[in-house]
Amino acid sequence: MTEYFPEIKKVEYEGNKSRKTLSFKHYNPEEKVGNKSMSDHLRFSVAYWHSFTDRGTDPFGAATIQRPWDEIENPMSKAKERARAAFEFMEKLGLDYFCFHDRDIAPPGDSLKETNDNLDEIVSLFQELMEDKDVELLWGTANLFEHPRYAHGAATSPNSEVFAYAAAQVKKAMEVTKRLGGSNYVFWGGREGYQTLLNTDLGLEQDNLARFLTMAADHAERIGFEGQLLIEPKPMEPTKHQYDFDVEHLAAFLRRYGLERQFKANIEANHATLAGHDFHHELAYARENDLLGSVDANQGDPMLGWDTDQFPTNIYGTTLAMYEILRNNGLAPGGLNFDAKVRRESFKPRDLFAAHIAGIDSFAFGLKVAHRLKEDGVLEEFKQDRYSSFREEVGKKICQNETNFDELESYVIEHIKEPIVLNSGRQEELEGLLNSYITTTN
Ligand code: XUL
Ligand code: CO
Repeated sequence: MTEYFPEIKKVEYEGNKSRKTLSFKHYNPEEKVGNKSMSDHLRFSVAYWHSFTDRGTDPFGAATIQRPWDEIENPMSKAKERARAAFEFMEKLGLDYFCFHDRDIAPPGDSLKETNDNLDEIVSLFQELMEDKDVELLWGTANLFEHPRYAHGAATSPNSEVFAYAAAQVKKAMEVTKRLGGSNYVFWGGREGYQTLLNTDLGLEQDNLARFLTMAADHAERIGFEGQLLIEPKPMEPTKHQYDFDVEHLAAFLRRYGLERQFKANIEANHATLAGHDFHHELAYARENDLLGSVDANQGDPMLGWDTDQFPTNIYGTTLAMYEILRNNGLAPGGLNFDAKVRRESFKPRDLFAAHIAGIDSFAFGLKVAHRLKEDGVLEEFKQDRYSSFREEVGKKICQNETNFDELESYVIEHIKEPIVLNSGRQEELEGLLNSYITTTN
């Protein structure tokens, strides 16, 4: 059998004293953190599109990445070789999951029927490879943004035939996700948004998006798909204003259309920062609203205002992310999907391995720090104390919804002596404390 990455051996855990770049310093899959193994906590997934179909193009330049399968001319043969290489990659890294768009894995044909036949043939190969390499599907999705028919959007296109086509495409993508035992199905907004309100019926487009998602949820039920349905917020790019702007917009949208029980969020770090939030904010907001479903693990560059999809190497960020994930009792059936790509200058296969290793280790390290922080309870203890006035007297009545403005006015007149004594927020002390956890974890 062909070996696609012969220069790379199986990547092993060597501990944090090792200087061997292609080894794990922190990720030791079977090691227990609390009552779960690291691999059960982290549920790492590779993104098929970035790691196996992307070739390093950007608006200014051609492909810089040439993988062994790129030389094959016949599109179906190429898709099969790419799949075999992808599963060798996952096995060598010990990745448990992968994610894909329908069009990443199989080439389109001349009709929807032919396209679906191609997809089915490749999915059969995936079934064999998944079994052979012991890899599972974290989520599947449909690419509703690349083909020119989706120029004005898919579910929010002004053209009803495009809406219908998108529905047919999602129907099939959900069915193959089910066939592959996927744990989740993702809807990222693609081109669901607008470039200018001068030509856009905002109300109809939002209603149509909700109609589309309602039909998708109905279909999932009809075919017996038991995975989570996830919507991935993003504020802009490719459109000026995407409808699923951030988790807060998503929560409002779901409640407005009565979809809050059917959908959760797939939160991407770089989308959070594009929305002017940090990743920590989006995770915390989702957790508080019972919407934290899964994560697209990556990072942006603070100097660049677009979705650079870099591998997550900022351990401060991964620590805070893991803290929220632990507070959520984990992510399962979601996981941590590396929706990240190597820079176009990093075009060697070794770079693809090194990038994943750096991301995996950053999250494994973040998990260890976050676990200690949570076990010691230092932040939660501080918060308990900070809000303690809401557990007694007037605060208790406020929280139990047992008071009103009249009563609060009387309370102020009778009991409150000015100036009201406030406590310090102690932000810098807590930041120092967090740093001390990071610097003492190994
Ligand atoms: C786009 C993005 C997508 C989705 C899947 O910014 O993140 O890759 O994750 O369609
Ligand atoms: Co994503």
